[in-house]
Amino acid sequence: MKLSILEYPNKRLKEISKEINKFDEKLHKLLDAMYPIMMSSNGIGLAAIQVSHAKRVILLNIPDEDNEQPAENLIEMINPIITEQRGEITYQEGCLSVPNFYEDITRYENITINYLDREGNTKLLETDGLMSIAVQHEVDHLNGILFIDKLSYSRRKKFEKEYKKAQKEKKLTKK
Ligand code: Y12
Ligand code: CO
Repeated sequence: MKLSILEYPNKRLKEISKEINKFDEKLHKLLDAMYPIMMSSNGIGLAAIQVSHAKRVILLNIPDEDNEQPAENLIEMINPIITEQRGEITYQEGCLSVPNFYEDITRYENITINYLDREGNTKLLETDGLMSIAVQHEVDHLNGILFIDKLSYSRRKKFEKEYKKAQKEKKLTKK
């Protein structure tokens, strides 16, 4: 399966992803194809809609204390639901679908997530810090929300101007 990452302002990024109800080879092939594209793009999280599949599937591989991302730390979440949330944490976020832009975003510090693994087994995770931020960022993707949608009106306007300019320059250098 050949995948590529959609970039803002692609309208597909606004789609609401659909729940998974079959834990079959098709799902496994999607998961297996998402992992190398996330890792080769230096990502720590990826939602299926970012690779044009509107399914409630996310991958996470948070760097460890040595800043490494071994394959055994990969978490695949199917149909994730955040059931509890508290506290506040601000972190400078980035997204593979919004290249070269990073901004402080405030989210919940502690969350509990219910999800299914690739075989359809029920899982529960209580987490905080970077993992909590990443899960909230990726679950937002499943609902068609990008981190830039959380910017203030003036910051968003500034972003749109800068992003458009950068995209124009990118196009020119490709020619
Ligand atoms: C904290 C904040 C955000 C998330 C969501 C997942 N985000 C990512 O995985 C973003 C990765 C990313 C990687 C980039 O590539 C390099 O740094 C080489 C990147 O670079 C460019 O845009 C050129 C941007 C974003 C989880 C936790
Ligand atoms: Co993202």
